[in-house]
Amino acid sequence: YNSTAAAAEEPITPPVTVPHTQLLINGKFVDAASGRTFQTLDPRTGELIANVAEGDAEDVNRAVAAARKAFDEGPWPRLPAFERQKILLKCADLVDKHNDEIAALETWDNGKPYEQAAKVEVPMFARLFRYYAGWADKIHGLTVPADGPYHVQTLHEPIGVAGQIIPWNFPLLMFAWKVGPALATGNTIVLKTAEQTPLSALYVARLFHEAGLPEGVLNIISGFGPTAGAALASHMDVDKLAFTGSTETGKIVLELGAKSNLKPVTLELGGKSPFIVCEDADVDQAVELAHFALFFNQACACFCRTLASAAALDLVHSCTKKYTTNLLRKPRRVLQDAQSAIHSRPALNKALRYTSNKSFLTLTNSGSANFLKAGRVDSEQFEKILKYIRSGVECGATLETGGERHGSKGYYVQPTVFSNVKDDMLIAKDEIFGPVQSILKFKDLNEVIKRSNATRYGLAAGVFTQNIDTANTLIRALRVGTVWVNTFDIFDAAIPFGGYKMSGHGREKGIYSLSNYLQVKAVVTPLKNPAW
Ligand code: TXE
Repeated sequence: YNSTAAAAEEPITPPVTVPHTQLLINGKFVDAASGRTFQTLDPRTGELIANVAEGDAEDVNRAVAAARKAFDEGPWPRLPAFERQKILLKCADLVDKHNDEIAALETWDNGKPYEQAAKVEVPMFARLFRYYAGWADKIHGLTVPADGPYHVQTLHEPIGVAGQIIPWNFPLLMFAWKVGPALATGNTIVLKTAEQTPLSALYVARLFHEAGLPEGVLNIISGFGPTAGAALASHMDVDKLAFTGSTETGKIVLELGAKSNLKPVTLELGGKSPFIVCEDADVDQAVELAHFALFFNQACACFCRTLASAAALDLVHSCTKKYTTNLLRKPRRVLQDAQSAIHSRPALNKALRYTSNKSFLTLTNSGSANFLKAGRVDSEQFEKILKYIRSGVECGATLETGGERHGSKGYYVQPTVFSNVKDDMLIAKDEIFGPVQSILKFKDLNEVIKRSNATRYGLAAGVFTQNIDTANTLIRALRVGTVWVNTFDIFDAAIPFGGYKMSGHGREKGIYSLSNYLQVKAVVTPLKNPAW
């Protein structure tokens, strides 16, 4: 491990300089009206990355006014659809061109592995914009065969000014899921980024202007939820709101939308997704996927409830234990290096030299899964996860592995697995936005259906079985927005995503996302000569 030691001791150099820290209003970067700024911190070290303009209600007013003008008077909603399509394609091309800078910025601000940002998330961002560009010139109404001598048609029109509020876990992808369909359908936008991760949105929005997006069409406000976010949700001139975040905040923004101008609101909220391993499942594959599904960077669909059939339970336990304890047993040096690699390309290359790709990725992914951004809110979240772990132990669940903070710096928690978990324990009921897996036993299909559905959430489910009848029964019975069968976390641009119950309203991605941003106008004209 000589070269390893050298790599670990090397200072970590910031990957890029921060190009934009101001608000983007009407095509220009400007300071907040109050002149205030807030700090965005490096989650790995807690050190300052940059001071960012702190938008509040007054800045939201300025941004909404710009978006209103761009919608009411500007070219964007009136452009031939083909022209909008060309601009969206150019946006995707510019994102591809700047892939590495964007990935580095995202990594630095969010704490996720560089590889994950550079090879998966930024390319997926470009892919999403190409997908939506493809829709831009295929949106049209219908001719309706009504009773009587009338010509009836529907026009599909943009809804107007869209307010969008996004979280910190996937800053770029949440931007693409919301901005993509809104632009393709001819709307204008005010987007509020999460206070933990303001940087990448400013960078790509600048690229979008280079691509030809007219001023005022896409405005970006950095700032906090109760000030900037609430001002956007309650604004009388915002015609539609889209939100991703916690269920609690989802309730607040829905109420603000209703109490102001009754704007329609789409919500993508929390989950407590069941991962069902039937007795005939390929347990090795199921456990590997369950491991990845949970210990991957915090995703709202994370599978923290593994329901294993009694017949498969022992195997699930032993495989799970093998995966997670392997992680913890790795030499500390390798883990440290993998963590350094999250932020620095030289360290990444060095780490790759002496760890197999797979163990490297597992290490960095597990690291980042627990990586909550330093700061007020996030040290709170870190403590919240540790509190859930303590409650699991106190309630009598068996701690199989993990259970503690990892290291003394940053906000890492060890990958943690509990067995002998009961449905009424908090760790089985609440969404834990951290690497805590609960393994529960079930007897038969009816029981697992009831227990899987006995939650206020309904975001996603994983089903592992080789039996097509079992699969078909579960697919239909589970009250969730997505069922992955013998796979997980497939997030294609064309696949709709959203929740049942308190996991949200509406769908993002795919054809279904377009209707969030469209009004349907019925047009009736009399036919003078009905015989023809
Ligand atoms: O979410 P918030 P947080 C869940 C997850 C996590 C918990 C808290 O369980 O532990 O939420 O995370 C803005 N009016 N998810 O605190 O507060 C805020 O500024 C208007 C699941 O980050 O919901 C940010 O931009 N806006 C989830 C956004 O809402 C407000 C992803 C999300 O913040 C606001 C993230 C207000 N009063 C967290 N208060 C998923 N579904 O993927 C806050 N905001």
